[in-house]
This record gives sequence, structure tokens and C-alpha cells, in this order.
Amino acid sequence: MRYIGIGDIHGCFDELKVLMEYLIKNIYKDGDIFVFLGDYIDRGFQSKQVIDYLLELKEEYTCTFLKGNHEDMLNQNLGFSGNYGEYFLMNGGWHTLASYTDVRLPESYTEYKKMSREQKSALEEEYKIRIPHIKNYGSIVPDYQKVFSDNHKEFFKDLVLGLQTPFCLFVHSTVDVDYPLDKQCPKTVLWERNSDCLGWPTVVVHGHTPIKLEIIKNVESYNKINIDTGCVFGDYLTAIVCDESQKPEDWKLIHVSAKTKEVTESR
Ligand SMILES: [Mn+2]
Repeated sequence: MRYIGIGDIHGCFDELKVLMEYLIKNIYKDGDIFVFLGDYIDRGFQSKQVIDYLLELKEEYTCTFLKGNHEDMLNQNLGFSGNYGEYFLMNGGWHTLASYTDVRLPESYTEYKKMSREQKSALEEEYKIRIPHIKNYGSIVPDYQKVFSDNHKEFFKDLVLGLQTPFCLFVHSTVDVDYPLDKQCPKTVLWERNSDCLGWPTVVVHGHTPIKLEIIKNVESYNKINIDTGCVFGDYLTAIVCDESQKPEDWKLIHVSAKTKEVTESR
């Protein structure tokens, strides 16, 4: 049995497409299950394209979509169960909403970071008025219900907190080892950054905290594997092939470079 985990995407559609095409061509075998670890949206500028792509993908492949803390914020604003909705916009949420307009947006978050303050505010002026919104004492408040199509809203609403398989657990950030998966507090599973998952019966595969490629696997000391390798910050989008017949230390990793879009494999 094999599960292929995919780390935080954050609107990096180009890298996601390169990764999935590589996986489907070179790695995927019948019966494999794709597990997306959450944080599909925010910061990067192609969140809408990411969700469209994932919706298409699930028509052809078995996929599980976990909730990330960024979807937790958005979901509260959409009236679904969620937390910290008031922080959505300041954590890259405007970029998600902008991807649902026809404004020409920067190629990437790193390109955006290079823009001057004036360029950034000109861009924001332009997309904010095109996002369906209401005016509240002169400031623009997004009308969330009108931004997203029904199938996108359904995608966000249906996201799950975790997937326990016989040999590994997938969650967005971590797990409280004192409680079973169905008794976990969403704020812990989606937001916490604790140091280990020792005591959980299987190894834990997660994202949430961007790390460098070299330190992905901390199986022995922490019982967890973090595959968020900071794609939106200009590093890598990473997938892991969790194979029941191998030790977690030997599970294959596949990385797409945000800078060059090249694919590399490692263990
Ligand atoms: Mn993230």
C-alpha cells in the first residue's frame, strides 16, 4: 500500500503542475492514493488555479484533501467551521481573492516581494475593487460568498483534519499524542508547532512549518516527517512516497524547485 503526500502549495500552481505531471508519469502506480496536506491557498497568486486543478485531479485519481490552517481561516469567513478568520486577509488572503479576479497578478510571491511599496499598493487598489465586496466606513470588506463558486466552497467545506493509515498519519501540522484522531482539537492539528510526535502509534507526515530540504526526516528523534519545504518562499514543493513495505527513513522524496521548476528525487 502506498500513499503519496504533497506539502503546502500556497497558490504555486506552476510548481504543483510540474510535480503532479512528474508523479503521474514516473511514480504513480494503480492503487496509490494522493494525500494533500493542506494550505492550498494564500500568499502565492494562483490559488484559484490550484483549486481548479485539484478538482480535476480527483475525478481521475483517489485523493484525500486535508485542511490547512489557511483554509481554517478562510472557512470561518465562509460560514463553515474554522478559526481565526479575522487574520485571513493579513496572511496572504488578499492574494487568494485576487486570483478570482481578472487582474494581471505577479508571477510569484517572490516577484511580488521585489515590488516597490507604490507598485504593491497600485496592484492592491486594482484588485480590491474587482473582488466582490461591501464597503464598510470606506474600507473594502470582501463578500466571501460571492467570490467563490459553489464547487470551490464545497471543496473547502469538505476538507478533513487528518488521515490515519495502518502505517502513517497525515495531518497539516501536528497531533496531540494523548488523544485519538477523532478527539483532536482542530487548533492543535492545524496550527501548533510542537517538537515531537513521540508516542503516536505510527509515524506522522505533516507540513505547516517551512524547513530546508536537508532536515525533512526526523523520524528517529521526533517520529515525524515535515514536507513543507517553502515553495511559496522560493524553495521547493515536496512530495513523499509513503510505502508500507519500506522504512519511513527510506521513503522517496520528490522536489520541484520554485526557482528552476526542475524536479529532483531524494530519500
Ligand atoms: Mn503553510
